[in-house]
Amino acid sequence: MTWQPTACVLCASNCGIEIELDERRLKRIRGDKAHPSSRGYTCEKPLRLDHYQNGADRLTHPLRRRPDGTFERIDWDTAITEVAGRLAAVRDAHGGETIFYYGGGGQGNHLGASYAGSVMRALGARYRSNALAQEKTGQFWVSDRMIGNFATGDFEHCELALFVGKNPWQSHGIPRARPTLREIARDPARSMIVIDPRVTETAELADIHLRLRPGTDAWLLAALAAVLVQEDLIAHDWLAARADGLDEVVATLTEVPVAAYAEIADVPEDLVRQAARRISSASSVAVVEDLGTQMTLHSTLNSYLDNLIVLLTGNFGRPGANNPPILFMPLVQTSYLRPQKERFSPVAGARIISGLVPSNVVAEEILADHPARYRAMLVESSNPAHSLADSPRMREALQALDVLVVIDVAMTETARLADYVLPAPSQFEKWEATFFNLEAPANYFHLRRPILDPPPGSDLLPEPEIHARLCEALGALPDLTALHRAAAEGRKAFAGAFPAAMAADPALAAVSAVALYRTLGPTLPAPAAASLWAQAHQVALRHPDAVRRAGITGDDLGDALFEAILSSPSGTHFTVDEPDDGLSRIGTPDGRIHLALPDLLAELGGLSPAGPPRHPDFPFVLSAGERRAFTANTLYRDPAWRRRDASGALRINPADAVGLGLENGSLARVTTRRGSVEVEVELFPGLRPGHVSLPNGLGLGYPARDGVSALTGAPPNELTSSGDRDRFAGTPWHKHVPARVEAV
Ligand SMILES: Nc1nc2c(c(=O)[nH]1)N[C@H]1C(S)=C(S)[C@@H](COP(=O)(O)OP(=O)(O)OC[C@H]3O[C@@H](n4cnc5c(=O)[nH]c(N)nc54)[C@H](O)[C@@H]3O)O[C@H]1N2
Ligand SMILES: Nc1nc2c(c(=O)[nH]1)N[C@H]1C(S)=C(S)[C@@H](COP(=O)(O)OP(=O)(O)OC[C@H]3O[C@@H](n4cnc5c(=O)[nH]c(N)nc54)[C@H](O)[C@@H]3O)O[C@H]1N2
Ligand code: SF4
Ligand SMILES: [Mo]
Repeated sequence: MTWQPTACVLCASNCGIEIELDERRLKRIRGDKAHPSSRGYTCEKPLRLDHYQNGADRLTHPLRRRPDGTFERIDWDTAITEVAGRLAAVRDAHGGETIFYYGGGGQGNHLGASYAGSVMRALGARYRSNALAQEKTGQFWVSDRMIGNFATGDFEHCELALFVGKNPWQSHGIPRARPTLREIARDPARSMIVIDPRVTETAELADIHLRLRPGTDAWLLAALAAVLVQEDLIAHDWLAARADGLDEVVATLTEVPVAAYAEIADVPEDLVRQAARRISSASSVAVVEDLGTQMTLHSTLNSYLDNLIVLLTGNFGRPGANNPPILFMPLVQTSYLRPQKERFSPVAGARIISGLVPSNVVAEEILADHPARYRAMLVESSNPAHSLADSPRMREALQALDVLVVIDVAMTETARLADYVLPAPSQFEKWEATFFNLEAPANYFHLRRPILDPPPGSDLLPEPEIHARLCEALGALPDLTALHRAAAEGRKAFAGAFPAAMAADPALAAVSAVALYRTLGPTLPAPAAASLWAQAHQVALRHPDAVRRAGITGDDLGDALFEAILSSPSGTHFTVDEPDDGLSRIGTPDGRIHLALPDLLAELGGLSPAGPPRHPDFPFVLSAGERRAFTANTLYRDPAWRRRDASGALRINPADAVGLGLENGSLARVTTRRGSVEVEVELFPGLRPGHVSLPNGLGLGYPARDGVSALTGAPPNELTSSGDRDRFAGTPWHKHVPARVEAV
């Protein structure tokens, strides 16, 4: 048993890996062939996971801020009592809704956050957010209104793959990205279309690369959709059977001037027409859009247009196309699961989508002179002082809070501003899982086991235990004797007792996850898996046939599913769809697809005939946050993990560089309306003139050998403004920051 199965925690693909330990070092790492989705595949990044596990700024003890800004160690009883007391005081003085929760899991760890809802309800907190609210919420919003659900592409089986502002060669996000891309590229019967201003590794494999001018996605996607309508390339019969609103959509798209919009995007009109025809003729098309289009101008409209391209060609709810996955945990809130109510944030009045306040209004919600402003914040597994737009303002906001509590494994930019820092074991020292189960037709779940103990001499608590103790300190856990008794009798007895107990006592139902953890948890090999037990029953109840097709059988299907998860150290499939099952998961109230969204059709009709605005003082478009071979959000804080591109260079077209007197390795100053950074330069012929690009996740403080904290690379959000955001979903324009570049 020297190789121990777990998963990579660096991106949402969560590939299965096996690790060989040398004492506390992660000595050797390889792909886990038994993992249901990655099947032995990994990219090169997890080979360096020891830099995460044994980082020099890992937290070892609970910390409390002193008045002079330094931290002192405290014990857990003190930490829990004081944190609960401070949060309760804010609730009592200003109302629980002024307590804000941010985060809840990064790329690899969502299990702990399944218990955070109990703390929120115990406090009467109502508002929360996480990183999805700066990338995916626009897409969730339009998808929910169109199909009552959201959908992901089946790239393994598609004839045609369409990538919009997405570079899966580096960023992954589709299973086994590189072999999948290579297979599509090699097969003469299959094709790939890439919409990206940059010649990415993915674009190099594409049959058609629509190399648009940055920020012109709305015009280009409108032109593509318009060709489908104007050349009558749409799936009329398929649409007639299940979609409404076609006439309105056709009316608007008929008016789109294809040639003029192609020119705005600076893409040959012929190529646009060729792409639309290829999409229409393919037997199946899988589409994924990502940050390139979701973090640029008109991002919600872009998502709407992508959905229209999928739906107008009937590429929804069948193999090789886009399908609504069965989620193990509802990471995305959809009408299919529960009707979605319109909600807005209390201060900025920003639309709350999938339960999330837009990340870009968080600072405003805190700093406003408003009775409902957020006054306390619980941050779990996220680094908003670094990852949200406008870091200077974000720091100001975090410091303006009555109390800031951070749960993390490392001393982050956010933790440094906290009143209390609560340290958790690393993802290899505890039971963990993610809820990124976004696959169809076969979906899997992976509950990972701890492979080593927390560091000797450290005093850490896993997140479920932190949340349970906070609930207890808040006096929010009613008497659990009956549930303890049922749990002692076994899971069958517990399954009888638990729903009845919840129905009988709303106060108990409010903290149901923590109640499960405290009662069922101790009877399980993995106490942290208690919340999965309830969810396994839900999934089995809703999708019994899909669960059985995954090979899970038994009279008590929910318990059999839970058992399969507990006993599969490399993960297990939990659902398998039949070809048409995706269509049965349309979640609109009338069960039909809604093509026409009036507000977005109006936005489409109002697109400027001049294209995106230009800024004379800021002649460059900066994309602040490119995914590269050596970026992994802020999960690797130790700069030594980077074998190349050590300081995270600013990429610039060689002709632009010559004009500015810059060459490879020289130092440039990048200035935006918000701020200025100095950064090394890399000449990159694949960038368009006028487009420059900085990596994400750089500019982290890390204890250097002499003990001084050193910064490597440019923190991108010193340059971004929170006001630069989409008017529907509040998603930021990080890919489109007007900038000036000068030699230093
Ligand atoms: N290596 C690595 N992989 C990661 C991560 C990481 O940090 N490092 N992070 C993970 C996370 S959290 C996420 S959300 C994903 C994101 O994954 P991606 O969205 O694929 O990553 P990005 O490189 O940010 O952006 C994709 C592309 O958008 C292009 N782009 C820039 N401007 C425009 C534009 O105006 N229009 C269009 N159409 N494209 C444009 C860029 O050239 C870039 O190639 O990656 C995940 N995977
Ligand atoms: N300008 C610009 N800004 C961006 C982006 C961009 O492209 N450009 N990308 C955005 C995107 S798409 C994303 S997803 C966000 C990501 O930004 P964040 O949401 O802030 O998340 P991460 O950088 O992934 O950091 C996750 C945190 O979890 C901690 N952690 C790791 N393991 C554990 C654990 O087991 N328990 C706990 N409690 N903590 C743990 C890590 O130390 C780290 O502090 O950044 C966003 N910000
Ligand atoms: S694709 Fe993502 S999850 Fe898989 S090995 Fe690479 S970084 Fe890790
Ligand atoms: Mo992300």
